Order: sequence, then structure tokens, then C-alpha cells
Amino acid sequence: MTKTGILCSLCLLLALPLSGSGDEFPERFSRDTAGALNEFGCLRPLPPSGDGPKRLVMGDSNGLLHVYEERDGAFEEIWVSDYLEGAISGLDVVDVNDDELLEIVVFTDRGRLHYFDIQEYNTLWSNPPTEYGKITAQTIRNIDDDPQPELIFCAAGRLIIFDGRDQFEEWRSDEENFATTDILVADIDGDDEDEIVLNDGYVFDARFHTLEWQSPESFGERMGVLDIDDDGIMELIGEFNGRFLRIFDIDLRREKSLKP
Ligand SMILES: [Ca+2]
Ligand SMILES: [Ca+2]
Ligand SMILES: [Ca+2]
Ligand SMILES: [Ca+2]
Repeated sequence: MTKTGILCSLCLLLALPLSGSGDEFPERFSRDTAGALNEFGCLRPLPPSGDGPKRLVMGDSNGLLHVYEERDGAFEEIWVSDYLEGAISGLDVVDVNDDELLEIVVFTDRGRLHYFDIQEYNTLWSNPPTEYGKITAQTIRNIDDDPQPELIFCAAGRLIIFDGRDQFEEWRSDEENFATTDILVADIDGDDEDEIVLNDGYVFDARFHTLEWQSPESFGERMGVLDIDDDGIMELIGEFNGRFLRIFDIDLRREKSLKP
């Protein structure tokens, strides 16, 4: 692969939506024309209905969810939610309840979870207001034997695994001091089982939730994975201060040596 090819792959990996079940962003939302838009965690494309216009869903820091529709080359707001009790800190468009329809799943800074349908934007479900404290990081993936995805998030310093369809907490960590702001799920040690990686340096087995490694140092603010030495095992690539990249061999439990 050329140097440019590797860079493109890196950018793609770092910029991919968390679960990727929604439509792709329109072509013109590239880095060149729209800045970092398609890397934002609170902005996602919505699948158009039939041949209908493109739509976007965006959650803002005032706790409102907006849906925009493309009209004559620009976007216009066609729906806005009620106040969702807390700044919206993450969202995804995913079939969260395994009924073969996509939902909008919203996480707020103050521990609220909300599901919306993508036709009329009705609220399908919300968790109780005081169930969780501050949610600092989240992702949605199927990490066990049941077909529905799990919501994997850090709330009030704990790692929580939450069943997406039946809406109950499957597991929570004993540790309650995580300062996690990014969560990644991938097989990063080559044993064919996924790990849950917290960017503040913790690696859990995704299925059994055992702590596999506590790194003495953070993995950066954002994380991506790519096998860059063709050994069949993903390397973890962490971004620090919004720019600097460091590469970790999680299977060897250390930063990768890249000296020439
Ligand atoms: Ca669904
Ligand atoms: Ca599952
Ligand atoms: Ca693994
Ligand atoms: Ca590798």
C-alpha cells in the first residue's frame, strides 16, 4: 500500500461512524468541503425514505435533537425534539432493538438514554431520569450471543453494558473512577474475541468483562485500529492533543517500537 493509501485508510478508520448502520454522509461532506463534520459524534446521516431527500440528525449542547432535510442543495430543519434533559453527548442510527428498523439512539451528558423512530421521530423509549450520572463516552455494538446490540458506556465513572432491546443493565464495573472519553470495540490482540478498550488505558474482554490489561498510560483522546505490520493483529492507534499519533501493541502490552 502506498503512503497515501495508508493515510486514507487511517482517516477512514478514525472517521467511521460508531456502528455504521445509517446511510453514509453525502459525498460533499468531505474534509475538503465540510471540515470535520463527518467525524462529529452528535451528527449522523439518516437513510432517506425511498427516493426521498437526504436527511441528517444532529444533537446539540442545549439538549435538543434536530432533523434536517436537503432542499435545493441546502439543508433545512424539518423537526426538533423537546428538551432531552442534558446536553446531547452522543448519538447513533442503529437497529438497537433487533426489529429490523433503524432507531436514533441518543445519550445525554446527564445520563439520559432516548430512542426515536426514524419515520415520525416519536420517542420510543427513555430511561428514568436519575438512573445514571454523567455519561462521558459511549458506543453501540453487539458483543454477546443475543442478536440485539448492547449500549456500552461510561456513566459516573463506571463502565456499563446495557441491553439495547430489553433495556436492562447487563453488567457494571466494580471500578468507578474511569475518566473515559472514547470507547472502542475490536479484536486488538488477535485471539478472535473482541475487547472493549477505554481510552484512559483499560482493556476489557468484551464478552466476559474481565479486565485484561490496565495500561500505565492513556491511549489518547481518540482511538482507531489498523494492522500496520501485517501480522494479522490490529494495532491500536491513539490520537493525542488532537494531532499526535502513538501506536500500541495491545497483545504485547506496550507502545509499538517504530524506530528505523
Ligand atoms: Ca429497531
Ligand atoms: Ca447482544
Ligand atoms: Ca481479542
Ligand atoms: Ca499488527
